[in-house]
Amino acid sequence: MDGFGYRAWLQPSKAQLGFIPRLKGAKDFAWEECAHGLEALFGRKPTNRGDYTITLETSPDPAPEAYTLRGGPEGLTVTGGCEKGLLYGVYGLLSRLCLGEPVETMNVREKPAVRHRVLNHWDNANGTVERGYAGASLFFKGGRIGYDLVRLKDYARLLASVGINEICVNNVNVYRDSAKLLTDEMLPDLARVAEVFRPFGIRLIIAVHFDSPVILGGLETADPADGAVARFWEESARRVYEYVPDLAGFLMKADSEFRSGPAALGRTQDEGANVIAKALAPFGGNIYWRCFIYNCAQDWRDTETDRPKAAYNEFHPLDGKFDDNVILQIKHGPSDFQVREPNSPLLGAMTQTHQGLEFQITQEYTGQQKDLYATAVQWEEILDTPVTDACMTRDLVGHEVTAIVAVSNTGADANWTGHLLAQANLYAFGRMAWNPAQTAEQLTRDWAALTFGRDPSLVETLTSMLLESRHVYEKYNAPLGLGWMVNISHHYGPSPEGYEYMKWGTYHRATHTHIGVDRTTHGTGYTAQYHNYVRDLYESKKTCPEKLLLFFHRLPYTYKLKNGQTLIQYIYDTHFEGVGDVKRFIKIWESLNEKIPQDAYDSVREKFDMQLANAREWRDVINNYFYRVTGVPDDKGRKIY
Ligand code: GCV
Repeated sequence: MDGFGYRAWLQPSKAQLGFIPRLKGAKDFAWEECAHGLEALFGRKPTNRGDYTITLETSPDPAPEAYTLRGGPEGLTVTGGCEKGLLYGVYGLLSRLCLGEPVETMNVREKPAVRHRVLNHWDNANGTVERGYAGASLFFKGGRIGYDLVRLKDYARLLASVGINEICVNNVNVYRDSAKLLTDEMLPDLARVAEVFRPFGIRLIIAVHFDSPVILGGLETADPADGAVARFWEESARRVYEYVPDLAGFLMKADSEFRSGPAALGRTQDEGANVIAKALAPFGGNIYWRCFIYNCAQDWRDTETDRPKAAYNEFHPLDGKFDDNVILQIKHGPSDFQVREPNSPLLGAMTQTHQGLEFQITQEYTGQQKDLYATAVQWEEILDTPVTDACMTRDLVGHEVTAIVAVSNTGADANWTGHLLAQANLYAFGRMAWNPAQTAEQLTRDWAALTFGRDPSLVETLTSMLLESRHVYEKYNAPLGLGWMVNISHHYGPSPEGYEYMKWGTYHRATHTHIGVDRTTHGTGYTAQYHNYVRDLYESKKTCPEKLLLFFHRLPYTYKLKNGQTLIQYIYDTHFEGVGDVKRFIKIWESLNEKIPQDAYDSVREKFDMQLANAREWRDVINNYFYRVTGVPDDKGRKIY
């Protein structure tokens, strides 16, 4: 494939290997990947005449995906807890070599923090990708499974190299065509996709339609309490596992955004999930059941209903009622992947239920792969958020949180992610899901070095720009956790009242004096869904993190922030600053011109032009809106249209 971006972080290394490799071990897939990697990354085909021996072996380990790398003067041994662990060990070794770690002193043990490290593709059977900003689907074409085999294999390698071990191939919004993934019509093709991913240790998931028993089974109802419905799911599971014996399971979006589900039939979410869980259990499959449930037909005049409360209200009372192979998939925030929102109060609130923490790599609300936005910075903040006085969100990982999931940002674009630098987000997701203790800074640094080479000033410059990018984007977006001031439907660019009079439960309720929703116990009561410690933190304006002030509180524009600035002036200042920061990013990128391959340089330079136009639009629309609403002038006298 052409173009620098195609190889992503598996670029040929600019560093020399420093030895001639000899490879020992069973000639299995890990061996092939090691040989392939040594040649592709360093131009060194292993040979029997080599002067440094890399031994590949497996040795049973309680954590089968774990691996060790033990180097010495004569050779290095990669030991995997099983074949999959060995493969991870090979990728671990190759990336360390690219990062310049001396092989003789390598002494590493790695094991993943969670069992399920999952990508969700929102790909439709017609080949489009919902919220996709990197071209067409990698899996579907014209209503059927359709792919480029070479590309798919390269994609599998990219994902496996950062530890991703499950992928859902189709959109959670399942339409009639992709519902057929449960049938003989599509399963033979799905089986072939599974064959591509299997050697890389990646199992497939399919998103299923709640009404499948009706749509595909010809039944009159999808009621989970109906015996015929249970039989339908059993038969479907049996059929699917005949074709794909190692399927990781099903994914379900039910009772959400006009999709059918158990609630619509007077049943509870556990009844809906368990009937499918029971069908999958004999085959070792899981059902990922999404918690993204809220009233999407709200009257904007209704101030009692508060969308962020919905998921907790629906699921928290059901803790302990889900079968063991149900994983509740919880979006990290209670709204919907906004640039700033608190963590979902469901996270850590259900001690008897497996939970999956859902992130979004695709930049739906965060710049759509036109604007630079390092998602890892946001994830780090999310993981560092307290659940109680003694527990952070990251402490849940590996306990209640048994899956880390993200909506993919990939597609058929030559560089996979549209914006070349958005590759950093896919890379960081895999590595962070493997080990949530790794910092955004380290991951970004590694990604920059693996992608562009180890020139220290290049790596430093790129890393600091990426780490700053989330905050820059936030500056010109909706202020202080307000969210939603975005153009409706496509979600790019500003529209301060775009969602204000809609049915989606997304209101800021600005008047000429105040803005925001009071979500404290004196208001909608949302804060009461948190553990007392966290509730108290958010309840008071004094202790609420300032970045979330307008998520939790209704405030006058004259409200003074900790630095003495008024709320309105903060809005003006940050929006002017955001545009200035993007201009600075452009200068920084231009300073790297000589060090970046031309096609890569040009493609990112183009994206920056789009980002600058977007930042200006946000600045002028948002500042103008607030000026018109409040009549308060900017105290620095800058131009507000
Ligand atoms: C797949 C948001 C997005 C939808 C998405 C939904 C979800 O509402 O805008 O495109 O649908 O989240 O996560 O299910």
